Amino acid sequence: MAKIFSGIRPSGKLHLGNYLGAIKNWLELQNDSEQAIFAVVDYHGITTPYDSTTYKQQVNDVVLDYLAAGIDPDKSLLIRQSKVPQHTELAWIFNTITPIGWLDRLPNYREKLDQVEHSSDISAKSYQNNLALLAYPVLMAADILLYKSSLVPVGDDQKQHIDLTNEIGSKFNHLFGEVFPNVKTHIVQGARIMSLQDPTKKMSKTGDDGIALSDEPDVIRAKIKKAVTDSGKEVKYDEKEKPAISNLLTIYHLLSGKEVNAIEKEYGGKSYVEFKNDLAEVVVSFLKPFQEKKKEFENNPKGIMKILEVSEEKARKLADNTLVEIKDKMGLL
Ligand code: AQP
Repeated sequence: MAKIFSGIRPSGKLHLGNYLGAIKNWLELQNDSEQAIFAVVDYHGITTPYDSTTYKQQVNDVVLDYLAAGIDPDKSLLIRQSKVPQHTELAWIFNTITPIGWLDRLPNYREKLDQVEHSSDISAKSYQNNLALLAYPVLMAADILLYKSSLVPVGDDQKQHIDLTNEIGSKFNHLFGEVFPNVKTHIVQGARIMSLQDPTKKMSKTGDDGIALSDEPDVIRAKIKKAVTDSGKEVKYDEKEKPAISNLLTIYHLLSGKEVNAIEKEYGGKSYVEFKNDLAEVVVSFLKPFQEKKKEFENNPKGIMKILEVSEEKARKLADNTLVEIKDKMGLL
């Protein structure tokens, strides 16, 4: 059985991509792991423009999303990254063995840099060329290796960051002695849900009008109605020729459990409009129980705080064990 770690930036409302690419897999894995830790990675969230006056609320909202989606505090630790300071301590240690050339080639870094540079938000200017934007994957390596995690369920956009985690871990092992395991990604279908406005880009919390897990039914219906479609009339899965419809079919399939070819058959001879109307209802009914559960959790802030504090205390202990081992090997004890 593996030790699992994963996290999401509280940079906006969680969307269907975050659920299908990440959280859905966490739910399966938490039942069958030696250790499962799921974090709201709030130190990662401050590497791009954010609003400090609402940030705490945003972090809490992601915690509620995790719980409403089914993260079970009896099986998993649910933590806020900044409450376990060993994450940043290990990141500093990793900074000392990570060449800049490993970081500035990463496509996610280039993308984020571009987003910040072209953002209409004036505060974005102060994020240009910030060290943390470049060093983000080093902190991510620390998040994972701090708990000696060996399996990371993420969407496929994160694969290169996991490769880098392994490069950093092996370099440490080589320089100072064996501490870190090899990390594997757990990537499944749905690992890349695309934007409803532009199927060449992934659905995102920022700069994209994706379907939030907390969207009201009418908002969901309106977003799906507005979603771009491809030329032609046929509801058919073809990533190359019909990227928009293929993305909608993937969402339909993953949320309803129906196979893609069965859905194609069902909509044979029917219009995109009919398909989209039904998809909207599939999404609305899939999210209904999640949204009801979230309301229950919202009414229990004390209980939520207790869950976080118990988890974070346990995480700090696990993290300390690893740091003692690392510091001993590095001559820092
Ligand atoms: N569109 C997506 N399809 C499948 N999986 C996705 N993930 C994100 N978008 C999709 C997965 O969700 C997890 C959390 O990602 P993150 O918030 O830490 O960073 P991100 O990938 O940058 O997510 P966003 O939504 O695009 O946020 P912003 O806009 O803030 O950058 C990861 O496992 C990711 O793979």
